[in-house]
Amino acid sequence: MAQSKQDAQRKSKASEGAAAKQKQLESFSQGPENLLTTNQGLPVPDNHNSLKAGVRGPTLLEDFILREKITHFDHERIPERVVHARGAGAHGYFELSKSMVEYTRADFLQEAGSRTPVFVRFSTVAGSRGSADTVRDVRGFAVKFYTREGNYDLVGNNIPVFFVQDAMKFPDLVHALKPEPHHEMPQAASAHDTFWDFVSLMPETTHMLMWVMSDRSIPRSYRMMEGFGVHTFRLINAKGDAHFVKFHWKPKLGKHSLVWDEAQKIAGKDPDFHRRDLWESIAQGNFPEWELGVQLIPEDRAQSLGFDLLDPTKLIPEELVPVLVAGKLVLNRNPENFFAETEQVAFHPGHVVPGIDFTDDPLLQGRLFSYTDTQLSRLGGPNFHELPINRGVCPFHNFQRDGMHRMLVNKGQAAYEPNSLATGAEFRVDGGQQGFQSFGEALESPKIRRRSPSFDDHFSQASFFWNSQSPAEKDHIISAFQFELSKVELKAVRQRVVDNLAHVDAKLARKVAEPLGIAAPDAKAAAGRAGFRDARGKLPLETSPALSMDGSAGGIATRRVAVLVANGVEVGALRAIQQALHDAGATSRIISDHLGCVATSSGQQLAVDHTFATMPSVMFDAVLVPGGAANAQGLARNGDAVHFVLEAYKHCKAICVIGEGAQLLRTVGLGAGEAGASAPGVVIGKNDPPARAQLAQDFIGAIARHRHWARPNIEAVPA
Ligand code: HDE
Repeated sequence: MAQSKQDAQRKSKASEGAAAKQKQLESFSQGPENLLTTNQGLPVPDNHNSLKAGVRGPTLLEDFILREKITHFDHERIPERVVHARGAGAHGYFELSKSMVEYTRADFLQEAGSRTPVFVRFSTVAGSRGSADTVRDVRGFAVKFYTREGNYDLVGNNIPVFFVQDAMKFPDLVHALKPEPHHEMPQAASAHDTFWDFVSLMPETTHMLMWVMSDRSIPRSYRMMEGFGVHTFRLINAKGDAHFVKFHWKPKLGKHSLVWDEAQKIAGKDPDFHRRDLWESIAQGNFPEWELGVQLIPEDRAQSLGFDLLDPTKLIPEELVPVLVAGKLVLNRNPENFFAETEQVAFHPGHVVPGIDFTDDPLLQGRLFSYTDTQLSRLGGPNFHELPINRGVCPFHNFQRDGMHRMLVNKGQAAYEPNSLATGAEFRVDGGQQGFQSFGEALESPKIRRRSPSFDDHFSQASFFWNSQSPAEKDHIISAFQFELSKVELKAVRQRVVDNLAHVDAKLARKVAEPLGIAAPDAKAAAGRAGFRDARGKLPLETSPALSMDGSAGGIATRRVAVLVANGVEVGALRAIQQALHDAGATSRIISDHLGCVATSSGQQLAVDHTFATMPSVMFDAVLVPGGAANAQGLARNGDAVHFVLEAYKHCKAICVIGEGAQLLRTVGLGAGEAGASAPGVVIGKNDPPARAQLAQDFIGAIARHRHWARPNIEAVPA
């Protein structure tokens, strides 16, 4: 067969695979209809009036139509997830680019080019369902692969390590993090006494705290964050050989974050910022993409890593064990119904397929119990696997029966195994090589309720992370600790945290402590406290560039540029730059003090997309101020426009001013001769046609850098 024909066949087979879930979901879908019935199918004659004894009389209990409607309404809510309650989901596919046959027998990882349907849910951890998206928090990154051998769930986070080492401490951690029990405050925030009290007494949290205080916990977008499986898992090939594996998701658009002031403002201006971004990108055909990467460690190399692979507070530096790219994840379809899909999807790290197995990581082991258990109360019984979003795309059959909301109508007399009645032939499942085979790990230890001494290294990787950050990232970490601890009322708690930090880095601890009204960090005091361990391991590396986000590439695709206009705007250069931005995949929006149009300098009309009031600078990645003398004067007279530019400057975003637009910079104190004019990421250009192409390129280059941290005078900027 000709190669191209083979390729075409493979592609169509691949997309058939990816469409399997969509086809299944469609069979459960219902579109709008111009017909109203009760749930029993009875046509409803009047949906505005209840049945009464006379038009002004009391409502009759007999009104079963009213009762059915109200009863259903009364029970529309289900318990929110105890953690990760706030989330957003999307459908897509996983396409394998490199066969993993050498390492695993998992069917969906065998044939390069094969596609598997997926549903992905991103989430915050601490907040309730209605909380804001941009709070400082870990993000969940949960992927359900609907494979031909059953569902495989990779239920990870955007941070590669975790707070605690043993499942026994998870409820305590979450109780400490959640709003305090006496007054249920604060919502979706770790900046309060109970969280810091707990973590200060649990030094094993230190590595994770470094990540959570870094910009990783305020991502610019779900599309621009990494994902990690966190625990070490096992891949097992057809011969039964095992490799330890760490899973990674690498975003195509690079890894980027907000700044803290911006994140807080967005939480008020648009609490749906991340879910809106995900939804709109998919709706516009800008499909988010990640590479799936694996770090593979032969079982016999595990001992030589210098730390325990079973300890979920540790990562394997990519420079030590490279990340092998296995395929890509593409999200290309928004859910039809948030509740049916995103709210009812039930992930579970215990949903594995043959060829993927667990390790004895004591945090993972606890998770293997928790997820099904939590669904029982959240989804109301043991049949949640029958909900459309949770169904596998392969057949399933067993002798589990009945229970709340059972949908299957199991036929036949035999609901047990072995049997000879179901099909007439004896049916027995009794060992053998078929089906999922657990890895035959040798276990010979006595039962013991204790932490392994190999988990005692609580600080070396926290220091490693710190050392791997750029100067700007280090500043952000210091500020985040200062912010959080300034909100902690108990001085002793603040003190314990900085004492612990002294074991990460002396300067970090000193800097954090400076504005907190406490004594200088005391490493010795920390070492004297219960629970303190410091069996400091040594990595053969000083730093890992992969742990820094500074300078992460990704281009400007899907970036949003605000164009500030008033009457008299000069649109020649503006149009050229808008076109260049569009060609590079970015979008631009015209912002003014009113909707409708503004008059251009040549007397034409320019349509306005948004007002300053509804779309402030924190909604954008960059700002463009076009030319036109009247435009510049008009903007300079408008406090919102002035604030827009100042805030974008303070948040280190790219700013481009054209011609007279530069006057606005002067008005806000960033003009020629002042620091802002030559600040990194501030692009100043002329109106004339020959300069336009270069101006556009300079601006695009500035946006692609994402943020320009080295700006002078940031602290003095009033925004
Ligand atoms: Fe979870 N976790 N978790 N977790 N987790 C839940 O399951 C739990 C942990 C993660 O979008 C719950 O269905 C325990 C680590 C994500 O639906 C619950 C422990 C990691 C999601 C639960 C952990 C995660 C959850 C709440 C410690 C990163 C959201 C609702 C032993 C690898 C999935 C639910 C979604 C959700 C328990 C620790 C990730 C209560 C007991 C480590 C992404 O079962």
